[in-house]
Amino acid sequence: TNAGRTSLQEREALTTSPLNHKIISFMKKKSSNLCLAIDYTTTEQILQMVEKAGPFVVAIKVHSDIITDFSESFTQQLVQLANNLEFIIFDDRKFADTGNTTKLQLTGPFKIAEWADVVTTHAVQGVDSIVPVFREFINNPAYRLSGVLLIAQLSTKGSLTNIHEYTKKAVQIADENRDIVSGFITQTRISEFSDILNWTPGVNLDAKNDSTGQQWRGVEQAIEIQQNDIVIVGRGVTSSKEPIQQLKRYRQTAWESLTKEENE
Ligand code: BMP
Repeated sequence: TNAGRTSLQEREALTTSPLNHKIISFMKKKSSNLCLAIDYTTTEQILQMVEKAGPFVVAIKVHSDIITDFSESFTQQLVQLANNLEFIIFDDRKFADTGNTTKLQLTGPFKIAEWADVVTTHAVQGVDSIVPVFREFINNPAYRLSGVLLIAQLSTKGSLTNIHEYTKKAVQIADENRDIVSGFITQTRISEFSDILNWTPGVNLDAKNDSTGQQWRGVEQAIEIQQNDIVIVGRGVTSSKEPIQQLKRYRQTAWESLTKEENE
């Protein structure tokens, strides 16, 4: 059950992150807590999917570094679609280096900070290599970047985030910097602060694993039992022959799970 879940209204009142305000307003307006992971490798395929999927999701997640014909025209079109269809642009870059290198990667050939609303970072490099760097970008209105998601737990089999106190330490970094860390990438709710949103990958309604370490579970497990907020779904939709039909199915299932208690 959803016992103890903080309602979206309460979250909205609690959060100091402008990004989370935007996300929560999209969630309520679109009745969706779904993020679509589009791991296609050409800009044409990606943009075609975004046009169709945009109205049903709160975020579109890409991996800028897998796109073979990445260009500034692509990001301009993506930003225009995000503004029109009201979704968050999420580049899943998973920064994990010194602060200086992260800075160079954010402004490098992909110019990530200019078009992404949110990016992921690992916690392994430590707080001083994460927080000051992202704060500088997020507080600068010249950049679109407005929040960061900290990887607290990975969905993969044998993930080292399960070792010792790793997740606990990651949570501490987030808890103390909630103006910029707007969420976690996690498998299960891990922070006592309910203004931090829990984004969870590893969701598939029809399969349990792939052949390269991914582990999937259903929406009920992810939302109702593990108390996450936003479902990240990839191949469950993008590898389907009827992706938009599947997208609507995930969206409805995930939203029902999230709002079950509020509606009872
Ligand atoms: P899929 O549902 O097709 O497995 O896609 C999941 C997406 O989420 C991928 O883009 C992957 O890079 C990302 N992801 C993940 O699967 N597990 C994690 O722990 C963190 C991720 O970012």
